[in-house]
Amino acid sequence: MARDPNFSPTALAARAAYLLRGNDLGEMTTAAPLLYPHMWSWDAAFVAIGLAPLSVERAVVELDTLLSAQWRNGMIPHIVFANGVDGYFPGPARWACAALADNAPPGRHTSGITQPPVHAIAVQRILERAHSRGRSTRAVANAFLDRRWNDLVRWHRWLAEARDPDERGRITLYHGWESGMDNSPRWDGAYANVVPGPLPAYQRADNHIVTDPAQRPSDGEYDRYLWLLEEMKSVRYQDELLPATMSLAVEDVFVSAIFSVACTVLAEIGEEHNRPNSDIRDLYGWAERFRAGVLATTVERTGVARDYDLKAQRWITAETIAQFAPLLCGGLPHDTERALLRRLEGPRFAGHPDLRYALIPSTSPVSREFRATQYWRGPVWPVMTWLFAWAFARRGWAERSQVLRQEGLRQVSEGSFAEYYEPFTGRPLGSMQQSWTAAAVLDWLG
Ligand code: 9WN
Repeated sequence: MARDPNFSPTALAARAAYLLRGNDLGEMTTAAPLLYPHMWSWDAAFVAIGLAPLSVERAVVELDTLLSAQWRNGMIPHIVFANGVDGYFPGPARWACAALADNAPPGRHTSGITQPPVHAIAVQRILERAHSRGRSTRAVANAFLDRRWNDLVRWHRWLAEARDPDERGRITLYHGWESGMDNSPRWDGAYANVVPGPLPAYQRADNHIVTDPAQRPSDGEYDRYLWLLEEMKSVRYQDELLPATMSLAVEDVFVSAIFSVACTVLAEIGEEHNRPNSDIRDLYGWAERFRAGVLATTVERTGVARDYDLKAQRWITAETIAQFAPLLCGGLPHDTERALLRRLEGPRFAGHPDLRYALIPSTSPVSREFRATQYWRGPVWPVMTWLFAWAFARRGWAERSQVLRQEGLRQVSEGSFAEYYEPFTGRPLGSMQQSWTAAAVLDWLG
């Protein structure tokens, strides 16, 4: 059982700040001290959001470090490895990007895949925080934007072009890790078609840290994760060769919705800061294309969004948090949107009567695939609570946003800043001292 909430907001914020300080290697914050001792792409964006109320300057450093590892084609890689740090598998040697990929950045070891594009949201939060500070802090934030605007647009352009070449308005992923929701039941069908060939020997590191196998992906899943790496390596990570090479290819509706709203956010920033009209036009164009792409996946009556398995050519119907993608980017007809909100708040998700907190589980507790402790198959992830709370506030649903914030804070007030939580008991699971969980708290309380 979870302990009763025992930290006041002030104490909780202080602990969160202390945690981020502890995970800080100087220019990057590790995603977690033991399980993830490097920088992850979407974690870094959320970490920057949490750092901003403490120090805009340090938040900017976080994004600068991430962007310094951007690939030549514009991709932000999903991991930037800390120099000289071991302890995560697959590490730089297994990815072999420096040796194989012409697009890999000089001077930094990275992985060869990407992650959800939440970075524009972080940039906006940093600018907002800087706005209420003194002149020198505002200057730091503005200088960051000057320095990195082109890189941010290049990142979005790569997603729009390399990952949606046919302009369907949906981002294609070639690895479940790219979704950030690694073992979500969303990908079970697609992974069933990944048949691992002879794999170079390997040893997992994660299950030495989280030792309960019911909280992490299985060995069979890991074989498939690693086989996809070998497929990418066989074509030296070349964007144009992936479609014909990879045995997994899915259109991710959740990433597409994030991309749509992130394009709008970046366009708004651009307008406010007098960036080139052509960039702003492109960004609004992509926002619109991907919103339409997300809406085209929805079930008419319920508004539920679906991923698409490009290999098997079928819709993916798993009942997960990704079904709510249209609430992030907007665009559903009013009545359908209400229906989708009712679903989110009803017994299939956050309103399930046995939940400890009224929060959105990663997979519906009434679905066959639900596992209460297993990673993206059921637990509540505080960072997802943050994302929905942010999106709801942006959509003008202040009360809904407040409920998520309050329940999210209640959940983490036991103080371990876990990666994810058991939905019925509130037990902290996975990695403890997870940076993005602390970051969510700092933004909520900052
Ligand atoms: C693989 C770092 C990352 C998150 C992902 C989460 C998990 C990695 C892993 O940890 O994935 O990228 O080894 O399990 O699923 O969303 O970015 O926190």
